[in-house]
Amino acid sequence: MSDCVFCKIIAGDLPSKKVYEDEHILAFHDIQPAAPIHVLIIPKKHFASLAAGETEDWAVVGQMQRVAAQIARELDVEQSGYRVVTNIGDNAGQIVHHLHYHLMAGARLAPLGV
Ligand code: IU
Repeated sequence: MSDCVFCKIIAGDLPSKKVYEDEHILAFHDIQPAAPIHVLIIPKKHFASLAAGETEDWAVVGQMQRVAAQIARELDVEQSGYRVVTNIGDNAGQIVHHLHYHLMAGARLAPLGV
């Protein structure tokens, strides 16, 4: 999508600090980290969120979770722990409407659900 910032990063029209790339997936450091380690994992195909995924997208979504685990291992946070989360829509605070998983680590994160 021409007005999507993540599509511009995928196209190389905007810079990013890449940590992983394959045919379908890109991962890069968040520009405004909310934790000492904050990586975004995105599909190269544009769709807004998990709510907009189509049948053919679920295999890549599964691979994104494998990639998250791989990155956590490579960044040496597997033992200390990490969070993988995706925001869907306004109430979740989604700002960029191109599916992304946040991988956050490197500090004790605020508990969810309290
Ligand atoms: P959200 O789940 O849509 O709220 O998160 C979007 C994230 O994308 C947020 O953490 C931003 O800091 C991050 N981001 C970025 O890394 N690079 C950008 O150019 C833009 C947003 I715009």
